[in-house]
Amino acid sequence: MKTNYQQQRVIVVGAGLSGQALVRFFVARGADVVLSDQRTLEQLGGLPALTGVTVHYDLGGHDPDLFNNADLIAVSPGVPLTNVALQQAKKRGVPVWGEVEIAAREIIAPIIAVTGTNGKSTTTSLIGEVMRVWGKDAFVGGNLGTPFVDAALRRYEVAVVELSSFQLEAINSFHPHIALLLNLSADHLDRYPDLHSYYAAKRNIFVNMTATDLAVLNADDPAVAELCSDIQATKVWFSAAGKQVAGMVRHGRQLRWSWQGMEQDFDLTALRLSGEHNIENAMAALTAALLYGCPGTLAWPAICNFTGLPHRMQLVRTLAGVEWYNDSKGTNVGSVLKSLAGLDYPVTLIAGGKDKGGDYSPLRPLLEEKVKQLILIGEAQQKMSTDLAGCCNIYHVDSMSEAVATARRLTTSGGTVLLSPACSSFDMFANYEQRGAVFAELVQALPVTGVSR
Ligand code: UMA
Ligand code: ADP
Repeated sequence: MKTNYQQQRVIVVGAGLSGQALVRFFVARGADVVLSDQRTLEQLGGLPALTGVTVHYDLGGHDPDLFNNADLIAVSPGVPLTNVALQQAKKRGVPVWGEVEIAAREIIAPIIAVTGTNGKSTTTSLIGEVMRVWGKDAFVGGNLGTPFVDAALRRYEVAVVELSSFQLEAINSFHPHIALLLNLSADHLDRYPDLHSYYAAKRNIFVNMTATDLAVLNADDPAVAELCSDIQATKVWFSAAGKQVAGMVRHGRQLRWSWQGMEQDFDLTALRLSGEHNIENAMAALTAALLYGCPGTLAWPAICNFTGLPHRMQLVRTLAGVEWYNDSKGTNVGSVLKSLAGLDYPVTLIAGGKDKGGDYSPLRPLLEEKVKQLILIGEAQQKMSTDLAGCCNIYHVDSMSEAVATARRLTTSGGTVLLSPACSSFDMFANYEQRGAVFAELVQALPVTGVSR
């Protein structure tokens, strides 16, 4: 049943994409809405574009009086639940719900939800592609970019949603029909006290699922199996390493689907996405599509024809025998490892940005094998150079333009330049998209002259 927000005093916390979507949603439902952000009007660069919407503002901090007297507080994913104003209001009995919880209370379409440390956006987009080709009216969004609460604005046949650990923290009734957990590795340790707490937030995706729901799980990741050992949903596995599990198993260039007496083979050579990790993403997406009832003859070509999202191992340019890749979405150690694994020595790696509290030393073996020079940008430079000392030549620069110029000078024909930061972008850029766009623009602007071709 839909929640009645008529004349309720709702505080929306965070004036970013999610906050703006929440404001639109609550105002449409007749609530009295205050949009609160810790940033000042100046820091926000003006009021958000909420044309035709009546909303009050609480900027430059979170007013405890407002919070304590609200009927409901709706939080954006980037707002930690440890925030003092939130904690105090909660103690006084004010409900604090995340954006996903608010969306979940409204959406009646079946939900396919994707989480994991890496590969979420690609897998969500692949499932979205299947739905599009199949002719389903599907919402495709979440952490991917379009806030999930937008799915509540009208009826969809199915909702395919990417969920981050942040989004999974403040839920209580969210209940997907199919949930995917792709992999687990260290990330976001600036928000969580330890790895266990980060994994526990991910596990929330399964918390309301029952045996009639389906959990699509990576059989090759021991942390996934351990985290999911006692979930209620029926487990369907995928194994790119060829483990004999019920579900989707890779045998060389072939995928074999065996589930509840059904068997079907799929030819991997047709897949246009490159990289071993994308085989895992394709397997997970195909598993979800088949479980949802899509015929394999339709789902697999839809997956194979997808050419990838921007800022993920995107070839920007080949210049003087050097390939330049934009992997700005490589925002943690696990993703950089996957991106580097697909490249040959000598790589010039541009990395760094806002540190998320993790350890960079798991990069050492692959850096030693593949990387000739590491160019560091952003706040994390010192920590990275300490963790990675001696792996390869390390250079420190102050800007992306200096990083690109240095990479150009150091990389000779046959080499590869890779931007894969292992950090978030917020120290120097608005988001990873802007960081990737700036890099690509600088690379495109490099002159051809003076270089032997
Ligand atoms: N803010 C406060 N108080 C606080 C903390 C933050 O007011 O205590 C304010 C900030 O000043 C800022 C606003 O909150 O104005 C930002 O909110 P937000 O960080 O939730 O950003 P949104 O624009 O709403 O974007 C969010 C997701 N961002 C994060 O989770 C950090 C986007 O994921 C997502 O695409 C979008 O919702 C729509 O669903 C981005 C992301 O980086 C891509 N996600 C992380 C990741 O993928 O690693 C989890
Ligand atoms: P997410 O949405 O989880 O950040 P993306 O699909 O946007 O994941 O991919 C981001 C980066 O993560 C890619 O550029 C790649 O380096 C890495 N990656 C993608 N899929 C996987 C996977 N299945 N396992 C590990 N790393 C992956």
